[in-house]
Amino acid sequence: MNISTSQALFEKAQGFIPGGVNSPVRAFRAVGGSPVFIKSAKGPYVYDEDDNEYIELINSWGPMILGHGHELIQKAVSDAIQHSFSFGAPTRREVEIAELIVSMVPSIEKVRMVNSGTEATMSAIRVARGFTGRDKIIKFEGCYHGHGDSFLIAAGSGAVTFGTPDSPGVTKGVANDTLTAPYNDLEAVQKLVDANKGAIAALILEPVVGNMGCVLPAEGFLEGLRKICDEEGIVFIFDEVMTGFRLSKGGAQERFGIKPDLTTLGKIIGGGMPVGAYGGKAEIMNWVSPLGPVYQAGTLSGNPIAMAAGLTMLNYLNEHPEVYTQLEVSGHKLVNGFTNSIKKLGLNYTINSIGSMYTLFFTEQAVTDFPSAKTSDLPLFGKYFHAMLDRGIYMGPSQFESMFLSTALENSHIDRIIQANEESLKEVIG
Ligand code: HOZ
Repeated sequence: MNISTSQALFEKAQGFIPGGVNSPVRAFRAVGGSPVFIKSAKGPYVYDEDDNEYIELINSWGPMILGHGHELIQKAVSDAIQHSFSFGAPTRREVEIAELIVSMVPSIEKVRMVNSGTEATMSAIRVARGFTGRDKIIKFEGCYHGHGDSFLIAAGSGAVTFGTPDSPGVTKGVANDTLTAPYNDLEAVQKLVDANKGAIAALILEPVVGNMGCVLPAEGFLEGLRKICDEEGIVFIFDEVMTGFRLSKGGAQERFGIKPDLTTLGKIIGGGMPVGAYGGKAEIMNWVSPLGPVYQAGTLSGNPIAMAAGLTMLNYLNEHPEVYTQLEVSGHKLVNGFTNSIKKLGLNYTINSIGSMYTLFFTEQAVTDFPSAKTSDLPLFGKYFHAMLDRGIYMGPSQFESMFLSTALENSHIDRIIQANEESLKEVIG
């Protein structure tokens, strides 16, 4: 495959951008080789600068749940730009999207729009701290909540991919206020809570993890956490940046029937534009400025173009429940196909999946937490990644990421992915 234009761009980029990319995982360092530079995308396909076509399994890390360039969202954006790009003042669509989010996400009574998932998580813990008057938070090893200081402790996604789960630059004071527990380990959480009585403001987790690869909550885990938080007056936060509007129209909380106190959102909520949000119980959200004393602001928050894209996306999802049926069917078909190939080849690798999220882990162990995710054969994953890319399948370039399906994938695309997977596995295991 000719990727010479991408290679030239990457080489040039190294001179001006740290590592040549604006977000680390994109540099392909975990899988080797040179990243492909994307020029355009439509429906289930992305095209690189050398005009190679790939079937999409990243979908911008989640937002493009309807595939690329959906006509309704394109129209909403092009209509909105006729009226300028930013006002720094309230607009009608901000009210409409807030009302819609409250109606779709079971636990959200009030919501504040921001510009990214990172802003959402940073703001959510600040509110939790203001509300409780406490400093410490609990997060889980391998969960990733964006690049806010408090979260770069035992962090997943790019942080673990590049061997820096604890980032330099985070002060000891901040790090001391972040307690970590193994995912799916209720006992460990209870011990942390007992050892820090009255000091924990918030417990934050990905209710289904996407950032150490796809990892599901064990039976009773979310319920157990809810109970601990209730008993100890801890603000329970679901980071639904990945799962929100994806695992159902009300996210993981609707799917699992558990209501957190606060929820953070991103990705799909902007229809591909940079949007995040945090919301939850009114009694907590009423602490946010200007109603309450917890300060959080943003010139571009609620940006009119981004709101037009997000509102159109959410309205569509709200009015088309068949989206979720289709994603479930596609997810099952793909995972069944992968499972059959794995068995046929005499392998015993682990596939974790739920709805339209999945990860094939190159390990024979069940993957239920960060240590088990790390038993994966990373060099083998790198070879597999390139074998898939060579066959026109565009995946996340790290073992520690989830893939995201879109409704633009038809049966024929899924068949092609299954076939590419089988051929790629054959190629890499020799
Ligand atoms: N941290 C993101 C995935 N979990 C990657 C974002 C990107 O590179 O765009």
